[in-house]
Amino acid sequence: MFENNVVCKMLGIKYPIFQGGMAWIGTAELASAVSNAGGLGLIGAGHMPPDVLRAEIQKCKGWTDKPFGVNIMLMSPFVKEVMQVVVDEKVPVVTTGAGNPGEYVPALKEIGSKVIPVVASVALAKRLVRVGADAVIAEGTESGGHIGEITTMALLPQVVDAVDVPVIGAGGIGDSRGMAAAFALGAQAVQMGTRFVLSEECIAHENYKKMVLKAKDRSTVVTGRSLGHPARVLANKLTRKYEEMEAAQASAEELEKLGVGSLHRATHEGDVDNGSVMIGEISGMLNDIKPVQKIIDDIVGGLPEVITGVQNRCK
Ligand code: TUI
Repeated sequence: MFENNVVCKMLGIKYPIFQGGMAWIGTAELASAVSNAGGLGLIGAGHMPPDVLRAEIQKCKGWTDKPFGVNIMLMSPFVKEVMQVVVDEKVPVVTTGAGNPGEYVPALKEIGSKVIPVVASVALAKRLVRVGADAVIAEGTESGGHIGEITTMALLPQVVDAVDVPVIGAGGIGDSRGMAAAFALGAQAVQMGTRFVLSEECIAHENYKKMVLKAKDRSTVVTGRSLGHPARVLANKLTRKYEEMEAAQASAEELEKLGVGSLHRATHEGDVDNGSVMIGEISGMLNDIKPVQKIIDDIVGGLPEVITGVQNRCK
């Protein structure tokens, strides 16, 4: 399977499955496990200082001889420095999120990295392909963390129609059905974050994983719309406080303050009441923690049955 898949050929990977970047929990442990299992693991740089990212990249190089990537969060205060680190370390694949990476594309291409930005609109996809993006990840609003406004179902085929590079579908994909659906919409690969949070190799605190396991279809909410950077998280004490303050017309500064350090509080300290439990809408469907290799093997192994089911229902 996937011998002719253009994304597999472009990146030298076995399966067209990317792991979402994920600040704080997209560590070398998870990234190397996904790459070793045949997918594309990604270190989520998030707000990492450059020296911490360099150490993570070196760990990942030690733990896998397969291609892996770094996801750079463009709202990071260290964005210029971390870009320099991925250039110095010659990281083979760079994905970006939460902004327009246009100015960095030439330097990354110069060292031979594949540049694959996350986009949440057709306009940005077209602009980035014009400046040299090798592929784009069309990420729907079903995703966890920082999100755009359009669903995967609507965004993905519109991006596929608009650009002449491979498109990776993301947002709301967590099993073989989701992967087949993304391929039906024209994707050449998929990216999953939430599914890999519920893996044995993900270092997220057990309280975080337990809360994700308990999530139902309507358990997530979106905060931060009024600040211009919406993020999908599980509803908890923090989001209720946030909503109260928003209703009381708190200043942007006060709202921002509530978010500072909140992701680390949930992922590492295990405070899932007062921390940000970023996760996608697909969490309602997931009810097990598995090794990364099994997650990937189950999804790939389940594809033929899904595809046959589709064919049968179209007869
Ligand atoms: O980046 C993500 N998801 C993330 S980043 C993150 S870390 C964070 N921590 C605190 C506050 C905010 C973020 C958590 N989750 N996904 C990729 C993504 N990019 N989703 C949506 C976008 C996006 C949105 C608008 C990309 C570009 C864009 O347009 C920018 C422009 O200039 O047109």
